[in-house]
Amino acid sequence: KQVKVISSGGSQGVSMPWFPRRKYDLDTFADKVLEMGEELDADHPGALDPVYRARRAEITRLAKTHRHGYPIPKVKYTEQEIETWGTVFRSLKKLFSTHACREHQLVFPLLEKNCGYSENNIPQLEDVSKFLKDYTGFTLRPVMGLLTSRDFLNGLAFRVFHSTQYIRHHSKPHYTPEPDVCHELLGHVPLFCDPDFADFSQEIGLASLGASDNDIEKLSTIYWFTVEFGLCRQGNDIRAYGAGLLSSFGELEYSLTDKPEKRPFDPHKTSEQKYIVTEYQPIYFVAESFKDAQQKVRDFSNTLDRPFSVRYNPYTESIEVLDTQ
Ligand code: NLE
Ligand code: FE2
Repeated sequence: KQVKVISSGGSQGVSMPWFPRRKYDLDTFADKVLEMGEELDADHPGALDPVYRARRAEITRLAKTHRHGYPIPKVKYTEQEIETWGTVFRSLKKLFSTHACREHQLVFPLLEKNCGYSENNIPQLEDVSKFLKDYTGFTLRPVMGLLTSRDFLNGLAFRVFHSTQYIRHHSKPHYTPEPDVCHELLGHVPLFCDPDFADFSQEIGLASLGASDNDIEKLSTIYWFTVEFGLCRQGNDIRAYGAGLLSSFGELEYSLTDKPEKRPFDPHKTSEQKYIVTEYQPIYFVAESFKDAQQKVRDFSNTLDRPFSVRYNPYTESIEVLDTQ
């Protein structure tokens, strides 16, 4: 197949949906959040707590004004916030040795040593982002709350992971339906330290650039059942690598029991699976390895209807669009 670079940086020529071409284009997502950003959903445990709401607003303001190239502002967490983190940290740490995948276990002590991971301290996104950058080139960007699936996945194409900086409500430490700093730091970050996992995640991101709405739906379903709720085979065992599991004491334990159904990861089937976001998952998908999952997602992306393909240029931190017609 002949491959020709048809544009890099600009948007001249072929017509395609807008997508970020340069890392700093992600700045345009800073104030585009879905529900639970500034306004909390009525059934959120913190919705009726005015002190919690005010505190969230204070922290999310930092994300709103953050721009590419600047350090992520540090948050001085309150005693109550550190206590909530401590409860989550202690209970999860006990489960990691039997429930977390090998990659997570390998890097966790390094995060404790280098990034201030401990039960008495909530690590700062800036410190963690620097550490990640050295490891796999991934970086964190603070975000006010949920982005659209398109925007969120587009970020992964640049090895940028949008992270919340506020913490869950203290009344429900073991499960929350939305991301929070426990979820990002204990669930996602350790996995982004793994090169194969980093490549796998970027692969989903690249496939999402300029994709149709229908394909975005499929890719975000794949993201959901892998990066968020994935299980993987490890020798004779099954372990968790999905961040939504690794940050929830309740669901991590449940996921490896025989209550939920477990199916092999296959992007064609996985991408069609419906899911709920507010309760433990009834079905999980099991990957053979991150390399295998990446290859499968790459093959799957080639079947999506996009008249061009893309490549990330790490030197210029920009996307090159390739004509594959
Ligand atoms: N349920 C997860 C937790 O309690 O940490 C968060 C999931 C975010 C998608
Ligand atoms: Fe997440």
